[in-house]
Formats: sequence, structure tokens, C-alpha cells
Amino acid sequence: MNRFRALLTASFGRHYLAQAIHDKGSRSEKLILVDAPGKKHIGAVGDILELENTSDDQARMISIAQRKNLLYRSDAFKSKSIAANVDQILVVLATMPAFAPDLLGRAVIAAEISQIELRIILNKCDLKENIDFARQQLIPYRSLGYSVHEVSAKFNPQSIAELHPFLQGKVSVLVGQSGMGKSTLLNAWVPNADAITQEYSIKLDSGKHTTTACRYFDLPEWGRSENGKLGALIDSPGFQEFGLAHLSVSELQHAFKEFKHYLGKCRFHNCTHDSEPECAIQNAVQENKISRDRLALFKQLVSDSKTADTQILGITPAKERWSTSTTKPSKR
Ligand SMILES: Nc1nc2c(ncn2[C@@H]2O[C@H](COP(=O)(O)OP(=O)(O)O)[C@@H](O)[C@H]2O)c(=O)[nH]1
Ligand SMILES: [Mg+2]
Ligand SMILES: [Zn+2]
Repeated sequence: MNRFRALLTASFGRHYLAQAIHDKGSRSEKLILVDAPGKKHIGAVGDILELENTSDDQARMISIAQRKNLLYRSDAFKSKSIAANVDQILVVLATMPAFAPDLLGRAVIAAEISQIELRIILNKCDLKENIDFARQQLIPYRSLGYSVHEVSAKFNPQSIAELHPFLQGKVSVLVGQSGMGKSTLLNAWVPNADAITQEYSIKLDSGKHTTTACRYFDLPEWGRSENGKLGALIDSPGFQEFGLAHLSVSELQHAFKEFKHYLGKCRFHNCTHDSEPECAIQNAVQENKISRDRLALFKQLVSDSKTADTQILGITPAKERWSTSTTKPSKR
């Protein structure tokens, strides 16, 4: 039996494609259909697999190498893996249509929990009339230290090229609501992205157009870092919900960077920073040291987390959610 290592480069539900990894680290162009038996073998784009050939272009999944991290979406009953082993999250926002600040806030928390670098890309900056409003919404994030890159994927190639250094040698995952310009950005950075998408689609589902697939794209030569590693982009389906319901209250409050200084200083040690007296976090909001919106997001996430605990008992059907973790998703 011929066993070999491969990179999982496309996923559509439980259907996976992989490409063999050669000894020197380069990859075969041939797409292999992966048969993943059992629930133990839930893969994600970016996973390193051990495969065993069953035919010329098909293989069985033997194992998944230990992950650095994992981005997945989940509801109360199941979770769907999206991307593994990523170096950074690129949150794609647009001036028009206006982006959902709640999704950005959640993406930032997800990145903090998994210790993944995050960059905010504000696209469609050619639409000047909406730019000030968008910038205003990003002020809290800029002051927390997150990089914001203003670009126009469609009309300003220079603005896109300026991001090359930040993509070199890294595996970046694009996340965002649909309509923000994710595909336009991907095409600007990876000129043959459409052709590759087509190949993945044909192999995955015999030509049906799957917009819900996750796909891995190598960057062109400019994406190579000084030590020779070629960067990549992972495209994920657009989302409207970014659920973090699996996080505990303790995990949540540590993921809000600006809370750090105040934790442990509330009157009650189990303070939920909601309406308790002498709460250091609420006081900091009063003094404009913490943004009101960020505390509101924290409360919402705590509430989501409690609702999910109820949903696990099967009381209410849950909506689909997005989340990240450093481990495999549980049944939740
Ligand atoms: N004005 C403007 N429109 C853009 C820009 N980038 C993308 N678009 C348009 O926004 C729409 C959505 O873009 P698309 O890349 O499909 O978004 P996705 O759903 O996030 O993949 C399309 O009509 C694009 O032509 C930009 O920089 N400026
Ligand atoms: Mg798209
Ligand atoms: Zn408090």
C-alpha cells in the first residue's frame, strides 16, 4: 500500500481534495479525491493528511497531522471545519454596502482566542461618500492595535500590491460577509484563481457550481518569503453569523485585550460586568477607556454562550455559527 503526505486544498461538506506533498515540500498538481471514513477524519483546508492510494486519483484518509489551529463553524449539533494551520485572518470589509461591526468584533475575538494574527482590509475605498463612516467604526480597533488597510480591489491595483509584504510566506484566510469584495481581492492577488476554482469544482462535484466550498490558493512568486516559503490564501464562503458560543465567560473576558488591565479589580470576584456595583469594566466605559460597543459585544457573547448551553440540551434549534479553536471541534 502506498502511503503519502498531502495538503487538503479544497473542501465541500465532507468531500475533500488533496495534493501530494513531495520530499522537498513542493506539491503535486494532481487533485486527489479523498475518502474520509468515520467521524474521526473531519478535515479542513490547510490540513496535512496521511493518505493511502485506492486508485490513481483517489485515496483514503489515514490520519490528520496535529494542527496549529483550526477555524470552524458550528451550531449546537455539529460543526463544519473551514481552515486549519493558518497564520493570519484577513477580515474583508467594505465601505458599501456597510459592513456589520458585530461580525468584525467576533472575528477579532476568534483571532485572540486562537492567537492568530488579524488584519482588517477596508475595501471599496474608491467610494468616498461612505469612507468616513467606515473609518469611524474602525477607530476602536485601530486603537487596540489591529492593522487597517484601506484598499480598492477593483480600481486601485497599487493599494493591493502594498499588501504583498504582509502575505509573503504566510497562509492567510479571507473571511467576510458576501458582497465585500473577497473574490475581487483574491483575483487581484492570485490571477489564475478562477481557473483553479474551476478545476476544484469539476473534481469535487462534477461541475456543479459550489460557492460554499473552501479552497486553497498558492500565491504567485511575489508571495515567497526570504526563507523560501510560498504564502497562500484560503477562500471561505461568505458568512452572516460568527458564533463563538462555545467560549466560556473566562475565555471571553481574556480575549478582550482592553479588559486585561481591569480584570480582578471589580468588587465581586465573579462580576459579569453587567450591572454590578463597583465594576471596574463598567467604570472604564464611563471614563471612555473602554468602548461602549465592545462591552455590549462582550455581553452579547456571554449571552450567546449561555444560550448554546441550553441548545445543547436540545431545547431550541440553533442557527449556524462560526468559531475558531485550537483543537478539533467537539460534537457541539
Ligand atoms: N466600487 C468598488 N466595487 C468593488 C470593489 N471590489 C469589489 N467590488 C464590487 O463589489 C461586488 C462584490 O464583490 P465580490 O468580490 O464578488 O465580493 P464577495 O462576495 O465578497 O466575494 C462586485 O460587484 C464587485 O465588482 C472595489 O474596490 N470598489
Ligand atoms: Mg465571492
Ligand atoms: Zn465587573
